[in-house]
Amino acid sequence: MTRAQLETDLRDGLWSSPPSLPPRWFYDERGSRLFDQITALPEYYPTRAEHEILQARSPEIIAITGARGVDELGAGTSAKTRVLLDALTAGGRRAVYAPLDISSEVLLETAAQLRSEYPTLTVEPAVADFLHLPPLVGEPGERLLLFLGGTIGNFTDAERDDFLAMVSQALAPGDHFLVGADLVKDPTRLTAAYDDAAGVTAQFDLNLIDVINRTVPVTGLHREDFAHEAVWDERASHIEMRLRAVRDVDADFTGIGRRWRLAKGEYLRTEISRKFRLEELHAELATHGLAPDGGWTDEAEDFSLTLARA
Ligand code: AVJ
Repeated sequence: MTRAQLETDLRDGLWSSPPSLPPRWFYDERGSRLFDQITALPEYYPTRAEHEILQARSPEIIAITGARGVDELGAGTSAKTRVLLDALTAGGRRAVYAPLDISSEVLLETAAQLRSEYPTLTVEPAVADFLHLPPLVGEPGERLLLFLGGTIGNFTDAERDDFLAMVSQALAPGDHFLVGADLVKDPTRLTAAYDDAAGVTAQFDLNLIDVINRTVPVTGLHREDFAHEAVWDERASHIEMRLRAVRDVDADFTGIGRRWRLAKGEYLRTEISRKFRLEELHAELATHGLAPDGGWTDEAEDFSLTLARA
């Protein structure tokens, strides 16, 4: 992720109302480590819930899809994907797995590990963001595209629509798309999941200020000037993470020649995390020619996996 890309996002986001930045800038090395810590927090249920579903359903998912080529968007360390890779390669079956991520370091490490763990798996890592899919691995009709973890919730409605159009374009008839989505639930649990007692999510959110300072030339932007917040927006059906200014901020972005002011009490929106009702999500998928072909939740019905056929 380069200075020029961040400067574009800063230019597009900081002077809009409310000021906001896309969540991809969270995930430098420290941010990725903090996110891994988040997934183990008592309040953060999505990762455990999704793992529970994958544990129970992976053989079924592989059977329904007949997949031999699997692409995973935002694969990270592929931790949760291993259950699925077990089912994919069961009985010494040959298959291809392409983890896609924006962070090439993590990708290459993961790929090396997977190759030694799964001798019948061909691993083809590729650097890709959510807006550009490389050609998918496998033969048409035998391909499975994974988008796990609930990251589809980070898109605005318009972005999600564009994203699903791209997915639908990339898939041939008989290919499948498996998407993890977090579900609407008690707001108290939702806000706790994004503002944990140990303060790990606050560190994750504030790390964004460090990433900006390291990536672009700027003066007057200090992490001590911000406080993390998580707010549930019922109407939008999303959690918003915000960095609220605890004193006046006056930052000079010398690289783009602009000054950014945020008065004490105003905030920067750093992430939205949409929580779905399954009917809505299925309807959206259908709009893009992706017909739900299987759907599961964990026992507590906190999180969902939907398998859609192109
Ligand atoms: C990785 C996008 C699924 O939205 O729940 C976790 C990111 N942000 N805690 C989410 C996140 C704060 C996470 N996703």
